[in-house]
Amino acid sequence: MMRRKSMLSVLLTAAMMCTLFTGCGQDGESGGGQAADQKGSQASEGKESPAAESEGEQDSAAEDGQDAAQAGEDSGAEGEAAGSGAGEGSEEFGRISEDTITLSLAARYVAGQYTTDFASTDQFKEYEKRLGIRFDVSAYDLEQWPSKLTLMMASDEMPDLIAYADMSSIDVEKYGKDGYLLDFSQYLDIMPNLKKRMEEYPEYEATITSENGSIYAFSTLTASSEYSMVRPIYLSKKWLDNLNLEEPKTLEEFYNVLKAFKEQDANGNGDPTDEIPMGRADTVFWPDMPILWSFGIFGQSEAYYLMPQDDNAIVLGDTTENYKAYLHFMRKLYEEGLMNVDAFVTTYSEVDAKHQDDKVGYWQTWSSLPGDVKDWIVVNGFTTEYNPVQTNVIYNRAYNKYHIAASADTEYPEEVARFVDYLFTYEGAISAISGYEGVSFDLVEEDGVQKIDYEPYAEAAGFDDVNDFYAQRVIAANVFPIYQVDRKGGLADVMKEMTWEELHSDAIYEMGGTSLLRELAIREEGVEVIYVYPSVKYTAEELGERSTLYTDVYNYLVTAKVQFITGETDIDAGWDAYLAELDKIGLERLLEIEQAAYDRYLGN
Ligand SMILES: [Ca+2]
Repeated sequence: MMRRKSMLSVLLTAAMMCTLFTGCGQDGESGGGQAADQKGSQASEGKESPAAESEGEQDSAAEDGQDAAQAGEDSGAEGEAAGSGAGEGSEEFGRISEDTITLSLAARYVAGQYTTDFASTDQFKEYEKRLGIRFDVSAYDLEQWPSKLTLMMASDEMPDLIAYADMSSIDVEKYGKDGYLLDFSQYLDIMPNLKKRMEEYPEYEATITSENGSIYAFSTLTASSEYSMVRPIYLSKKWLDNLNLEEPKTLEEFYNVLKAFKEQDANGNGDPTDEIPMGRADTVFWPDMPILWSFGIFGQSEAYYLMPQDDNAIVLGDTTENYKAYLHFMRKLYEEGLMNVDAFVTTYSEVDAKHQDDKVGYWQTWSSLPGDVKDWIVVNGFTTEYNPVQTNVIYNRAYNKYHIAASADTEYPEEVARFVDYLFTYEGAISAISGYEGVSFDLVEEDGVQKIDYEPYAEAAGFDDVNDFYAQRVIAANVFPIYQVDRKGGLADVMKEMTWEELHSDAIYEMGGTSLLRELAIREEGVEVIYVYPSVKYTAEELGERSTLYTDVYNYLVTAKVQFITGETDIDAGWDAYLAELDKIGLERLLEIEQAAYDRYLGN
């Protein structure tokens, strides 16, 4: 039976799991996603990661786009973008260069409402004024970026700095060891803020440090609340209320809820047949996750669940009896029409459109929730005999997508190192999400919360729309938010001090939106929070060998899962053949590699 590994399954107290509301978009993996619905967030990216490398390194362009668009909607105007004020200022930080120097910068951007003229933003102007750093920028959209990145390396024409670079740990190791990337570990003595963060968050040090001790690139560090990293899965409270049903806590209750959704007129439009109880789409596996966690498998990807046991031995969750029971449950939902019949072939947009139309009861969306926020709840895993605790699986504070790196050939290694260090100050962190107080915004207090007000500055700059002002003039979206913090006095900060009961106020619903729903879910009594599998590092040899093995195993796992759930393969009759096939394509060797990397990670 699977046992939770104590080190990874940290049970956080309610007080610790606060929130983030402040926009720090979490973008975990993609600068654009996580915080999609957070107010003021930068486009978050998300640690989403379906397919790609082990815990979620993927982050498709499409998803990025969605996230970005969403984030944009609530960006500046709502003013919850992290903002600053106090804190370690550049006065204490000091100028990086007495005479202003120019660094070349190549960055990825999400096409859409944000400006690509980074130099015209308050953020970049202030960097020049305060730090003495000017950037000569080349910006590439999501589609151009991967080939551009490869080309920069291949032609040995890397700029001083790259940002929002979306590199996997495998890219970083490869480019780093091939000598293209600056090794920041040589400059730690002039990076006191980074050092402080690594002491506070040892998992961050472990994540950015290569197995040879180098630091070639920086991933996003979330020092703000935990729960915001969770991708929220929504269940319609309105439908529950319409049918006089309680919020489900056990998996059996959840099943009964879906069944009632299907059989009755849950949305109340007079037609008892137009409800889709559970929505799912091809590769949009998120609605599966709370169900998976209910069986004690703690992943955040479509397949390939690495699970350290109490003795640190790695087991692949997808080969366990728990997983088999999970497949049976999913099969039952599919067979009984409790999820859409095209769950494995339709697109996110199709299902989301139905959700917007109040036809889907359980779904993960990036769009605004239909109806009122109070019509929805965010679910945790449900309890079963396999996992008697309601569990929610969250990302580590250290994400496994790497966004900032520098050229090994830069003329200004120390200045580059100091600039990166600035981003790990409070002021630097806020600058990348919200700009600077007194330059782009004022802080105003409302209901005990310090909110960001861009309005006077937008007006002065001739913008009618505050969102446009934020996107065009305040910040270069996603480029430098590598350290994400709760803004002091902001909503997330204030909510940390509130009890679960106090959170249920109209004012907080109004300000918190879907972020509040996550907070309420995760802070509920008895809910346990578990971190996803960490971003481990592989040696060059392991990398070479792992690449094909991983792809083969991953693809087979996904294919087999769909076949089991849709009934193309019988779960019990096909199970042994499934395990045998995994053996045949090299699972054992793959797990040896994972074990070695994990053991090194623990040793860090
Ligand atoms: Ca109906």
